[in-house]
Amino acid sequence: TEGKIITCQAAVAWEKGQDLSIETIEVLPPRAHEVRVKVEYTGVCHTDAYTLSGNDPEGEFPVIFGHEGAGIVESIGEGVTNVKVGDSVVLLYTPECKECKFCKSGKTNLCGKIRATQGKGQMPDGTVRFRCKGKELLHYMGCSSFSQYTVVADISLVAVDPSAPKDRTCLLGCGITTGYGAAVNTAKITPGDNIAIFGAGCIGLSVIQGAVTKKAGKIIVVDINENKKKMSFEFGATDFVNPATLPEGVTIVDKLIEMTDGGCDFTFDCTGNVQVMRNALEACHKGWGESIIIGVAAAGKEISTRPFQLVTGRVWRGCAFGGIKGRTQMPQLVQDYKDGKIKVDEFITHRHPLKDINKAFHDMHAGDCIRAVITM
Ligand code: NAD
Ligand code: AHE
Ligand code: ZN
Repeated sequence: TEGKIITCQAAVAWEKGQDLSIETIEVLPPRAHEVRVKVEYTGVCHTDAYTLSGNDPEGEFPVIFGHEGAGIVESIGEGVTNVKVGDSVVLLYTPECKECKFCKSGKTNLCGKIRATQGKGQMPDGTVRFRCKGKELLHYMGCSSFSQYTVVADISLVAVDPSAPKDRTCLLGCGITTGYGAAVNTAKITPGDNIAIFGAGCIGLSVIQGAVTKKAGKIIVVDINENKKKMSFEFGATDFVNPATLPEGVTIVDKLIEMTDGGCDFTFDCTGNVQVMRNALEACHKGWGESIIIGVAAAGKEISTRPFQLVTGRVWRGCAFGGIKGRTQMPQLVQDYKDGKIKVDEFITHRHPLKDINKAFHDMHAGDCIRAVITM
């Protein structure tokens, strides 16, 4: 099929706030340094819902969402050397070119090579590979995994062990890697550290997993949804606090400081709520506590705190994709999953065929869903 247009099904977001619509679309062949992938499974992340809602300043329509995808290379464009037809791959919304200033810095996993066009929903040459009903559709986060076939830049995917089940490895494309990496890679938790995690969705539960790996001391989960308690403990949390049930006059910050003899060594925002981000910072230990922002806040939202919080040694930082370099580190994460060192299956609470993808968005809002996996 190399060089030919493929006709397939995809979930199209025609406009903000509307259900996705299953359409027959055309997927153009990959150009130079591009790869066309047969997507087999995709997860649905809170960030897909966020951009669909219209709260993402970069969100434009019509578009094909999805950034937690796993599949098989269908064809490659000129000059592609890192993957070949038939390879099993995981899509990478944080690409890795290995040659830009960011990639070479050794200080970040962010890659600058295609960020500008990716943010506009375009391929690196400024055009798109999707058509439907005579209209061009935009790409999303360099992935667009809600289509049975997609085209991505060659730096936006990584070949992985083909024996690893793709209905699980897709979740390494965002949620699981993001939280795990934030704990292990960004925070660099050390044994005995007391930590608090705000928000026990896929991201927060993955932070627990990283904290357990690093032998943290107290692993305190803070969530307003009581249903998250059981799962938090199953993942290895030592405590669960529902801020809504605290006595009158006791704030979540007071409570965490009391539980940890002065404050947490690390806290993680996995909610995207800016007031929660402030609480997470202020629950850090004076002198050294670090708060890591993972949640994505809506357009126009800003964080604030008294600068005194930083003057007295607390640190505010953040990370994308857990600080993980996808092409370099993903194969090892897949191996760790195969070796039973990191949980993936336990995150999957719902499954749907592509035609029912809107159910995955409704599941997310219902509160009992960690990850829904879509069979393409
Ligand atoms: P999710 O909706 O599954 O989980 C969020 C959890 O936060 C829920 O359990 C909810 O009950 C809880 N929560 C909401 N408000 C709260 C509050 N005020 N106090 C305490 N808990 C509260 O979402 P998710 O898929 O786990 O994603 C979490 C956030 O991380 C989202 O904002 C998402 O966009 C972002 N995200 C960021 C990255 C990154 O690379 N930085 C990657 C993936 C997702
Ligand atoms: N477009 C949004 C920003 C969204 C955002 O922060 N995305 C995270 C990944 S969330 C994955 O579920 C990210 O990787 N950010 C780094 C980057 O370069 O986008 C906005 O607010 O403009
Ligand atoms: Zn995501």
